[in-house]
Amino acid sequence: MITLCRFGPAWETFGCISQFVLKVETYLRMAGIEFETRSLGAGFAETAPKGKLPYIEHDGERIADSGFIIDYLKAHFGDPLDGSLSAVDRARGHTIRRMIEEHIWWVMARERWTAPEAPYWNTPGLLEGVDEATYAGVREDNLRKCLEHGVGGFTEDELDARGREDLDALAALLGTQTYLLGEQATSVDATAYAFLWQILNAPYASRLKDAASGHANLVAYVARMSDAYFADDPMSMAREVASP
Ligand SMILES: N[C@@H](CCC(=O)N[C@@H](CS)C(=O)NCC(=O)O)C(=O)O
Repeated sequence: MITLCRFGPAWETFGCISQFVLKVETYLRMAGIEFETRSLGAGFAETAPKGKLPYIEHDGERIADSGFIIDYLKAHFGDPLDGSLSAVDRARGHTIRRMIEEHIWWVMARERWTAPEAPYWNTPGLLEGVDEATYAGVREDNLRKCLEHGVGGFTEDELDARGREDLDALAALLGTQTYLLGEQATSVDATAYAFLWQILNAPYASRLKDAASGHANLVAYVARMSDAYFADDPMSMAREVASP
């Protein structure tokens, strides 16, 4: 059995606040691999091999980083989603994935840490055991990371423009197709779905959400993926197991 280690449920409808956790969960569901979830909350760094979530446990091993996790799952359970992709489609998927994970993620991070609603702090239970001073330190550290990346220095309009460019590109690439690479779902859809779902369901004012909501095909794509893969136990509450 695969155990997917996550932060845990939050914001009423989120199984986890992490886009990368939702990516792996989506992949597991798409590939039909049985899994359970374990919510680690704010203490995740004690066991996370790379200091971040997600990681999985399988056969006594811990594998961290969503990309390495999917490589591991493909090696152990086969590659039903990407196995027959052409080299060009593989490259297209890779490029889309990198744009989402290495750019849209930062736009989201900046929005989440600067949103007036302070969604991480003002959600009961999410940061259990974390005091206000510790939260302020973590926030400051994340704002510094945003500055080092570059998004931290953008004006709100510049941030909005950067996010819109990516979403416009995604919407154009999807077009009228069912999935990002055509009529078959592939692993890049796990990334795209995870990020778009979280953008569209953001429980804080978000210009990225406004931009995504303006693309009817992206909204329909997320709804289609939700129906196909998340109709059962959408927050994976029935799959949750306690820490050993
Ligand atoms: N490249 C990693 C990124 C994972 C990542 O950034 N996780 C974030 C949550 S979305 C995290 O654990 N942040 C906690 C921290 O940096 O302290 C992956 O693909 O899994």
